[in-house]
Amino acid sequence: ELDLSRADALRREVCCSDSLSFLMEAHDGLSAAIAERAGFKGLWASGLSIACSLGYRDANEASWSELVDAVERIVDSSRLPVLVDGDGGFGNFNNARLLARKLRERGAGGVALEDSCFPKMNSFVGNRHPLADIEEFCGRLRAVKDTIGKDLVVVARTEALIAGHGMHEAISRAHAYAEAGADAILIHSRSSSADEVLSFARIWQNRSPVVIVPTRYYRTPTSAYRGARISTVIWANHSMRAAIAAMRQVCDRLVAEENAATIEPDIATLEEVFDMFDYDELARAETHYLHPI
Ligand code: SPV
Ligand code: MG
Repeated sequence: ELDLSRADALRREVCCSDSLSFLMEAHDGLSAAIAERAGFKGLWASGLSIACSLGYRDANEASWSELVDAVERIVDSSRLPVLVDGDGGFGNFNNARLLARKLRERGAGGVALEDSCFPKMNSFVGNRHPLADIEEFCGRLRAVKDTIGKDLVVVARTEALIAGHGMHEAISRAHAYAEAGADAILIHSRSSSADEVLSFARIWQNRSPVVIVPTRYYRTPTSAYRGARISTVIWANHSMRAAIAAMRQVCDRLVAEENAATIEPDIATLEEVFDMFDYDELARAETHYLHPI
Protein backbone atom coordinates (compact mmCIF):
# COMPACT_ATOMS: atom_id res chain seq x y z
CA GLU A 1 0.00 0.00 0.00
CA LEU A 2 2.83 2.34 0.92
CA ASP A 3 4.69 1.21 -2.22
CA LEU A 4 1.68 1.88 -4.41
CA SER A 5 1.23 5.37 -3.09
CA ARG A 6 4.92 6.08 -3.67
CA ALA A 7 4.63 4.87 -7.26
CA ASP A 8 1.60 7.09 -7.72
CA ALA A 9 3.44 10.01 -6.18
CA LEU A 10 6.40 9.42 -8.48
CA ARG A 11 4.11 9.10 -11.49
CA ARG A 12 2.63 12.50 -10.66
CA GLU A 13 6.13 14.00 -10.58
CA VAL A 14 7.84 12.23 -13.45
CA CYS A 15 5.02 11.69 -15.91
CA CYS A 16 3.51 15.16 -15.92
CA SER A 17 4.49 17.34 -18.86
CA ASP A 18 2.50 20.34 -17.69
CA SER A 19 4.80 21.19 -14.83
CA LEU A 20 8.53 20.68 -14.46
CA SER A 21 9.55 18.42 -11.58
CA PHE A 22 12.91 18.01 -9.90
CA LEU A 23 14.34 14.82 -8.48
CA MET A 24 17.23 15.23 -6.06
CA GLU A 25 19.98 12.68 -5.82
CA ALA A 26 20.22 10.60 -2.66
CA HIS A 27 22.72 7.88 -1.93
CA ASP A 28 21.96 7.03 1.69
CA GLY A 29 19.50 7.77 4.48
CA LEU A 30 21.16 11.05 5.39
CA SER A 31 21.17 12.56 1.91
CA ALA A 32 17.53 11.46 1.48
CA ALA A 33 16.48 13.15 4.73
CA ILE A 34 18.33 16.34 3.85
CA ALA A 35 16.73 16.51 0.39
CA GLU A 36 13.26 16.05 1.87
CA ARG A 37 13.81 18.81 4.41
CA ALA A 38 15.02 21.14 1.65
CA GLY A 39 11.64 20.74 -0.04
CA PHE A 40 12.24 18.30 -2.89
CA LYS A 41 9.20 16.23 -3.87
CA GLY A 42 11.08 13.19 -5.17
CA LEU A 43 14.46 11.46 -5.04
CA TRP A 44 16.86 9.92 -7.55
CA ALA A 45 18.75 6.96 -6.11
CA SER A 46 21.84 7.57 -8.23
CA GLY A 47 23.99 4.64 -9.26
CA LEU A 48 27.06 6.85 -9.43
CA SER A 49 26.48 8.37 -6.01
CA ILE A 50 25.57 5.09 -4.30
CA ALA A 51 28.64 3.44 -5.83
CA CYS A 52 30.80 6.36 -4.72
CA SER A 53 29.44 6.28 -1.16
CA LEU A 54 30.28 2.56 -0.99
CA GLY A 55 33.76 3.09 -2.43
CA TYR A 56 32.96 1.48 -5.76
CA ARG A 57 33.27 2.69 -9.35
CA ASP A 58 30.08 3.31 -11.33
CA ALA A 59 30.74 0.23 -13.44
CA ASN A 60 28.34 -2.33 -11.96
CA GLU A 61 30.85 -3.07 -9.20
CA ALA A 62 28.08 -2.84 -6.61
CA SER A 63 25.81 -5.87 -6.82
CA TRP A 64 22.06 -5.60 -7.32
CA SER A 65 21.54 -6.65 -3.72
CA GLU A 66 23.85 -3.88 -2.48
CA LEU A 67 21.85 -1.42 -4.59
CA VAL A 68 18.57 -2.72 -3.17
CA ASP A 69 19.92 -2.38 0.39
CA ALA A 70 21.01 1.22 -0.27
CA VAL A 71 17.56 1.97 -1.72
CA GLU A 72 15.89 0.61 1.41
CA ARG A 73 17.83 3.09 3.58
CA ILE A 74 16.86 5.92 1.22
CA VAL A 75 13.19 4.88 1.22
CA ASP A 76 13.04 4.48 5.00
CA SER A 77 14.63 7.85 5.67
CA SER A 78 12.08 10.06 3.95
CA ARG A 79 8.48 9.99 2.81
CA LEU A 80 9.41 10.94 -0.73
CA PRO A 81 8.96 8.73 -3.79
CA VAL A 82 12.24 7.34 -5.09
CA LEU A 83 13.19 6.75 -8.72
CA VAL A 84 15.97 4.18 -8.65
CA ASP A 85 18.83 4.16 -11.15
CA GLY A 86 18.73 0.49 -12.12
CA ASP A 87 21.58 0.82 -14.65
CA GLY A 88 20.92 -1.74 -17.38
CA GLY A 89 19.10 -4.07 -15.03
CA PHE A 90 22.20 -6.10 -14.11
CA GLY A 91 21.98 -8.50 -17.05
CA ASN A 92 19.22 -9.66 -19.33
CA PHE A 93 15.41 -9.47 -19.05
CA ASN A 94 15.44 -11.96 -16.19
CA ASN A 95 17.91 -9.99 -14.03
CA ALA A 96 16.00 -6.78 -14.81
CA ARG A 97 12.64 -8.16 -13.68
CA LEU A 98 14.20 -9.64 -10.53
CA LEU A 99 15.69 -6.23 -9.73
CA ALA A 100 12.34 -4.52 -10.30
CA ARG A 101 10.56 -6.98 -8.01
CA LYS A 102 13.12 -6.44 -5.25
CA LEU A 103 12.93 -2.65 -5.64
CA ARG A 104 9.16 -2.79 -5.29
CA GLU A 105 9.54 -4.86 -2.11
CA ARG A 106 11.86 -2.22 -0.65
CA GLY A 107 9.44 0.60 -1.39
CA ALA A 108 10.88 2.23 -4.50
CA GLY A 109 8.48 4.28 -6.62
CA GLY A 110 10.12 3.61 -9.94
CA VAL A 111 13.12 2.28 -11.79
CA ALA A 112 15.13 3.74 -14.65
CA LEU A 113 16.71 1.23 -17.01
CA GLU A 114 19.33 2.23 -19.56
CA ASP A 115 20.17 0.58 -22.87
CA SER A 116 23.75 -0.24 -21.90
CA CYS A 117 25.49 -3.62 -21.82
CA PHE A 118 26.61 -5.31 -18.62
CA PRO A 119 28.92 -4.24 -17.08
CA LYS A 120 28.05 -0.62 -17.73
CA MET A 121 30.45 2.30 -17.42
CA ASN A 122 29.41 5.74 -16.19
CA SER A 123 28.24 7.86 -19.12
CA PHE A 124 30.90 10.51 -18.53
CA VAL A 125 33.86 8.13 -18.34
CA GLY A 126 35.76 7.18 -21.47
CA ASN A 127 34.36 6.67 -24.93
CA ARG A 128 33.25 3.06 -24.94
CA HIS A 129 29.53 2.82 -24.28
CA PRO A 130 28.23 -0.04 -26.42
CA LEU A 131 24.46 0.07 -26.78
CA ALA A 132 22.24 -2.92 -26.21
CA ASP A 133 20.39 -4.36 -29.17
CA ILE A 134 17.04 -2.54 -29.40
CA GLU A 135 14.88 -5.66 -29.37
CA GLU A 136 16.84 -7.21 -26.51
CA PHE A 137 16.48 -4.03 -24.43
CA CYS A 138 12.76 -3.82 -25.24
CA GLY A 139 12.53 -7.36 -23.85
CA ARG A 140 14.02 -6.10 -20.57
CA LEU A 141 11.41 -3.32 -20.44
CA ARG A 142 8.54 -5.64 -21.26
CA ALA A 143 9.65 -8.20 -18.68
CA VAL A 144 9.79 -5.47 -16.02
CA LYS A 145 6.37 -4.09 -17.00
CA ASP A 146 4.83 -7.57 -16.99
CA THR A 147 6.33 -8.33 -13.57
CA ILE A 148 5.56 -5.18 -11.59
CA GLY A 149 2.63 -3.86 -13.62
CA LYS A 150 1.60 -0.45 -12.38
CA ASP A 151 3.46 -0.77 -9.08
CA LEU A 152 6.60 0.96 -10.33
CA VAL A 153 7.12 3.80 -12.77
CA VAL A 154 9.41 2.51 -15.52
CA VAL A 155 11.70 5.08 -17.12
CA ALA A 156 13.60 3.96 -20.21
CA ARG A 157 16.90 5.73 -20.69
CA THR A 158 18.72 5.82 -23.97
CA GLU A 159 22.46 6.28 -24.13
CA ALA A 160 22.34 6.79 -27.92
CA LEU A 161 23.77 10.32 -27.74
CA ILE A 162 26.35 9.31 -25.12
CA ALA A 163 27.47 6.49 -27.44
CA GLY A 164 27.75 8.93 -30.34
CA HIS A 165 25.00 7.39 -32.47
CA GLY A 166 23.18 10.65 -33.06
CA MET A 167 19.67 12.01 -32.86
CA HIS A 168 18.05 9.66 -35.34
CA GLU A 169 19.11 6.64 -33.30
CA ALA A 170 17.99 8.32 -30.06
CA ILE A 171 14.53 9.04 -31.46
CA SER A 172 14.00 5.61 -32.96
CA ARG A 173 15.05 3.97 -29.70
CA ALA A 174 12.69 6.24 -27.76
CA HIS A 175 9.86 5.12 -30.05
CA ALA A 176 10.70 1.46 -29.48
CA TYR A 177 10.95 1.89 -25.70
CA ALA A 178 7.67 3.77 -25.46
CA GLU A 179 6.08 1.02 -27.52
CA ALA A 180 7.54 -1.56 -25.11
CA GLY A 181 5.68 0.13 -22.26
CA ALA A 182 8.08 2.68 -20.76
CA ASP A 183 6.23 5.37 -18.81
CA ALA A 184 8.82 8.04 -19.66
CA ILE A 185 11.99 8.49 -21.70
CA LEU A 186 15.25 9.68 -20.19
CA ILE A 187 17.47 11.25 -22.83
CA HIS A 188 21.04 11.46 -21.60
CA SER A 189 23.69 13.79 -23.01
CA ARG A 190 27.31 14.55 -22.26
CA SER A 191 27.25 17.82 -24.16
CA SER A 192 28.07 21.01 -22.27
CA SER A 193 25.06 22.65 -23.89
CA ALA A 194 21.41 21.66 -23.64
CA ASP A 195 20.92 21.91 -27.41
CA GLU A 196 20.95 18.12 -27.85
CA VAL A 197 18.24 17.35 -25.31
CA LEU A 198 16.18 20.36 -26.41
CA SER A 199 16.23 19.23 -30.02
CA PHE A 200 15.33 15.70 -28.87
CA ALA A 201 12.34 17.18 -27.04
CA ARG A 202 11.34 19.19 -30.13
CA ILE A 203 11.35 16.11 -32.36
CA TRP A 204 9.83 13.81 -29.74
CA GLN A 205 6.83 16.13 -29.20
CA ASN A 206 5.94 14.64 -25.85
CA ARG A 207 4.89 11.25 -27.18
CA SER A 208 5.78 10.27 -23.64
CA PRO A 209 7.21 12.38 -20.80
CA VAL A 210 10.87 13.41 -21.09
CA VAL A 211 13.40 13.22 -18.25
CA ILE A 212 16.80 14.94 -18.43
CA VAL A 213 20.00 15.00 -16.37
CA PRO A 214 21.70 18.40 -16.70
CA THR A 215 25.00 17.42 -15.12
CA ARG A 216 27.23 18.69 -17.93
CA TYR A 217 24.92 21.37 -19.31
CA TYR A 218 24.36 22.95 -15.92
CA ARG A 219 24.40 26.53 -17.21
CA THR A 220 21.08 26.33 -19.04
CA PRO A 221 18.32 28.16 -17.19
CA THR A 222 15.39 26.03 -16.08
CA SER A 223 13.00 28.19 -18.10
CA ALA A 224 14.38 26.52 -21.26
CA TYR A 225 13.17 23.15 -19.96
CA ARG A 226 9.74 24.51 -19.09
CA GLY A 227 9.53 25.97 -22.57
CA ALA A 228 10.40 22.58 -24.07
CA ARG A 229 7.78 20.88 -21.85
CA ILE A 230 10.36 18.63 -20.26
CA SER A 231 8.72 16.68 -17.41
CA THR A 232 11.56 16.06 -15.00
CA VAL A 233 15.02 17.36 -14.22
CA ILE A 234 17.31 15.09 -12.21
CA TRP A 235 20.03 16.69 -10.08
CA ALA A 236 21.93 13.44 -10.31
CA ASN A 237 25.00 13.71 -8.11
CA HIS A 238 25.07 17.06 -6.38
CA SER A 239 24.76 16.00 -2.74
CA MET A 240 27.48 13.42 -3.21
CA ARG A 241 29.80 16.00 -4.82
CA ALA A 242 28.97 18.54 -2.11
CA ALA A 243 29.84 15.91 0.51
CA ILE A 244 33.19 15.18 -1.14
CA ALA A 245 34.12 18.87 -1.15
CA ALA A 246 33.02 19.41 2.46
CA MET A 247 34.61 16.25 3.87
CA ARG A 248 37.84 16.94 2.04
CA GLN A 249 38.00 20.47 3.41
CA VAL A 250 37.43 19.38 7.00
CA CYS A 251 40.00 16.58 6.74
CA ASP A 252 42.59 18.88 5.21
CA ARG A 253 42.07 21.51 7.89
CA LEU A 254 42.22 19.02 10.76
CA VAL A 255 45.45 17.59 9.37
CA ALA A 256 46.95 21.05 8.99
CA GLU A 257 45.66 22.66 12.18
CA GLU A 258 45.41 19.70 14.57
CA ASN A 259 42.58 21.62 16.16
CA ALA A 260 38.82 21.71 15.58
CA ALA A 261 38.20 25.22 16.92
CA THR A 262 38.14 27.01 13.58
CA ILE A 263 36.13 24.25 11.95
CA GLU A 264 33.28 24.15 14.43
CA PRO A 265 31.29 27.03 12.88
CA ASP A 266 31.48 25.40 9.44
CA ILE A 267 30.05 21.99 10.32
CA ALA A 268 26.62 20.82 11.41
CA THR A 269 26.03 20.94 15.15
CA LEU A 270 25.31 17.76 17.08
CA GLU A 271 21.83 19.16 17.74
CA GLU A 272 21.25 19.23 13.99
CA VAL A 273 22.44 15.63 13.74
CA PHE A 274 20.06 14.44 16.47
CA ASP A 275 17.22 16.51 15.09
CA MET A 276 17.63 14.97 11.63
CA PHE A 277 16.44 11.58 12.82
CA ASP A 278 14.16 12.68 15.65
CA TYR A 279 15.97 11.45 18.76
CA ASP A 280 13.20 13.14 20.77
CA GLU A 281 10.72 10.59 19.48
CA LEU A 282 12.84 7.78 20.89
CA ALA A 283 12.92 9.47 24.29
CA ARG A 284 9.12 9.78 24.24
CA ALA A 285 8.74 6.15 23.17
CA GLU A 286 10.99 5.03 26.03
CA THR A 287 8.76 6.84 28.48
CA HIS A 288 5.80 5.06 26.97
CA TYR A 289 7.16 1.52 26.55
CA LEU A 290 10.09 1.12 28.95
CA HIS A 291 8.95 3.15 31.93
CA PRO A 292 5.17 3.53 31.75
CA ILE A 293 3.95 5.76 34.54
C1 SPV B 1 23.66 8.38 -12.04
O1 SPV B 1 23.39 9.33 -11.28
O2 SPV B 1 24.21 7.34 -11.68
C2 SPV B 1 23.33 8.48 -13.46
C3 SPV B 1 23.43 9.76 -14.10
O3 SPV B 1 23.06 7.48 -14.05
S1 SPV B 1 24.99 9.85 -14.82
O4 SPV B 1 26.00 9.67 -13.80
O5 SPV B 1 25.02 11.14 -15.44
O6 SPV B 1 25.11 8.80 -15.84
MG1 MG C 1 23.79 5.80 -13.21
